[in-house]
Parts: sequence; structure tokens; C-alpha cells
Amino acid sequence: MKPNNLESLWMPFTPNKTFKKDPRIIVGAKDMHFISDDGRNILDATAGLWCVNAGHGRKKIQDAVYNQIGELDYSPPFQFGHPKQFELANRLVEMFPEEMNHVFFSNSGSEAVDSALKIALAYQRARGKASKTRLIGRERGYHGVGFGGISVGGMVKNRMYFGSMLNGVDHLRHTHNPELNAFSKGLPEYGAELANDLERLVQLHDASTIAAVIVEPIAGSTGVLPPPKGYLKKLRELCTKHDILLIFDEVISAFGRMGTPTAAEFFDVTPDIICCAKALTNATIPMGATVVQDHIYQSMMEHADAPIELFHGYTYSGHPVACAAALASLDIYKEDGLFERAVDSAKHMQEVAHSLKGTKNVIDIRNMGLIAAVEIEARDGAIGARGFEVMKKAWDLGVMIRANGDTIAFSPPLIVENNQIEEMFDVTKKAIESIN
Ligand code: PXG
Repeated sequence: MKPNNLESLWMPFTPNKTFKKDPRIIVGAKDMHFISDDGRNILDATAGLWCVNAGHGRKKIQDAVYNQIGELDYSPPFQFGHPKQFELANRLVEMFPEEMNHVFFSNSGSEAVDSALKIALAYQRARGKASKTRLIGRERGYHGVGFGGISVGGMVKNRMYFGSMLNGVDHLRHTHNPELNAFSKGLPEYGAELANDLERLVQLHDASTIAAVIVEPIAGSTGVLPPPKGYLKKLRELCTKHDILLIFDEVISAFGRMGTPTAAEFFDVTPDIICCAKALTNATIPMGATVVQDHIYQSMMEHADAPIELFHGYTYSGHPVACAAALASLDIYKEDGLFERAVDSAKHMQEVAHSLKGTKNVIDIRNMGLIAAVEIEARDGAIGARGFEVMKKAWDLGVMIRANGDTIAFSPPLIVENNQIEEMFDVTKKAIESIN
């Protein structure tokens, strides 16, 4: 079943030369498992890429997509509307914090982030604060791969090859502190004061030049960094004090990953803007959304200097098929009580994950919601090599895990059973022990 020529495709975020010599090909998926081309069931410990929260091959989504294509396959989003995008926006604002009642649709997390950054800039200008143009990100942040996202992002390899990116960007320090916080269960104790970095940047640039701060409430693809206790509340206070918008990038944390619709709700911190994507459609059809507080939308409606209030949008903004997939996904999350279920599974995963303490080369274990990470020590002079080998070995042993450098990340679908959580970590332990 292997395609006979792998050369034409340039694969994303993949070592093409290595992969094509020894490819891992997936030909099917159902519930908690992928099916590989050699006919094996592979347990999905990563919900694809943090996105298939309701598990694979859900019939309800399949039917919704199929029916939607027959009814209305496409309609242009500029100057015309179709019912499902309004319905979906209404459903989303019901799930998001109370003040957040307006939704802008896009097609990915990267686009949801770029939309948020552009909305922040346009909003500041519309309300007469045009000097507020600076965007603040955080070291080790991941906000997708658009030029806006990599500019505010903080992962060196995602930035270093791409020139000078956006200007007028600065970064808070990251919050990862293994000396003080290694092997924390849940939120780490130390580091809330790092939010005061914003105060330092205000001293440097002045608040009158800063439009917005963007952070992931829990950083995922940089190696799972839960926020220190009190950090997000402090950051919210400082943004409010200095009249700076706070953007939460919830591309991985929205839709049940924390046991709540949003991490904002989980942490009881309301940002001005939330970006989401991934599990919005259970990853069946690409879709992103940028949800904003009323004051942003109202301000744009009142003060825009042209009939079109925001000169921004995508051919596929609010695509009818994506909307159908999203509505079906939200139904499943609710009908199956998947967010509540994640709360119980998270407790079990915390215990099982931390039982790997003491395993060869393991230097830290972190967890939060239905997310866990096992960090292994980098091999001398070869950062990421061990992580990659563990991922490959686990695949051979029947479990898909994700290696971010030498951190193994776990973010299973919310339908995961306790015995499957145990299998994920048993196999990972074996894989770690099997390499030098
Ligand atoms: N923001 C965050 C917080 C993300 O995690 C994006 C934006 C971009 O989304 P799109 O849909 O444009 O890819 C993401 C994506 C990993 C990994 O290894 C995670 C992502 C992407 C690739 C790898 O954990 N998240």
C-alpha cells in the first residue's frame, strides 16, 4: 500500500530525506486508533496533532459534511452570508467567556493568530490610539507559521531562516524553570513574577506604543509548559493597567483539553481575544476562529473610517462545509459529555505520567488538563535525537506520540480509556529504556 514515489511531496516540519527512507504511512483511523499501511492499529496518544478531540471517524461529522456538500458546497463570504456560519458563531459565543460575543472565521490556527494581531492593530487605530502598534509575544511561544505568528512566536528554528519578520515586536521571557519546578503535578509553584516582564517592556517602549500581548495559556508545541500559579492573572492585570489587549492563543487548549470549553474559563482569566482552530471541527475540515470581546467589535463598528469596518478575510472564511463539521463536533462534545470526561481522565493521566519518574534519562514530567509531557535529557551535541528515536520506537510498538525536541508530549482524544492511558505510558517507558 506504500505510494511508489515519495519524492514529489515536500513534507512540512519533517526531515524529508530521513522520512522517505523509512516512511510511516497512515491509511485509516477509527476512534482511538490509526491504521498503518502494514495493517497495525496504532494508539493515538496525540489526538492527531492536538486536534481530534472526539476521536477519529465520527459518523455524525461524516454525515454533516456529506449532507452539507449536497446542500451548499460553497458560498462567498464577502458581501453574502449563509445560515450555518451565523449559527456556529452563536454556538461558539455561548461557550466562550461572557464578554466575548463576536467571531471572525479563518482556516487554521496560523490564520486565527494573524487575524487576531491584525484586529488588535486595526482596533487601536480605530479608537484613536494609532501609536499603539507594537506586538509582544513570549519566548518559546508557538503561534503558527504566518509572518505575524513567527514574529511574536519564540521558537528559534521557526524564526531564524525567515529574515527580519515583522518589526516592532518584543518578547516576554518564557516561564520554564526546571531547577525550581521539575516534576510538578499540575501548575508549577514558581514563576508568577515573570509576568512583570511586561512592566519592564512598558518601561522600555512606553504603553502608548504597545497594541497587544499574545501568549498561549498553556504552551504546547514548545514542549508543554503549564503557566506558573498566578501568572496569567498577573498578566491580565498588567494589560488592563496599561490599556494593552491580551490575546490567548487557544489553538490547542480550546474545546475540552483542560476539561472546559476554553483555558480562559479554566484559569478564570478573560483575555480580549481568543484564537482557536484544531478541535473546533475535530480536525475533519480545516477551520480557525478569532473570538473578540464586545468592546473591540463595538469600537470597530462605531469608529471605522470606511463602510467595510475590517479590510481582512479569506476566500474560505466560514466555509459551509467547515461550519457543518464544527456544528457536528460541538454537538458530540456536548452529547457525549467529553469535556467532563476529560477532567476524570486527566487525573488518571497525571498519576500514570508521573509514575515514569526514575526511568532512565527522564529529567522532568509535566502535566495540566489532558496534556502531559515526559522530558528526556538531550544526548550530548544532538538535541532532539533521543526524542525522535523514542517517537519512532513507540510507533513500532503501536503508539503514536509526539516528540518536541526531547520532550514527549501526550494529548490523547478526550474519549481515551484509562487502560489506553496506561498503554501510552508503558510503551513510552519501554521506548525510552530501549535507546541509549
Ligand atoms: N497556535 C498554537 C498554540 C498552535 O499549537 C498554531 C497556532 C498553528 O495552527 P495551524 O493550524 O496553522 O498549524 C498551533 C499549531 C506540535 C505541533 O508538535 C503543534 C502545532 C502545529 C505543529 C506541531 O505540538 N500547533
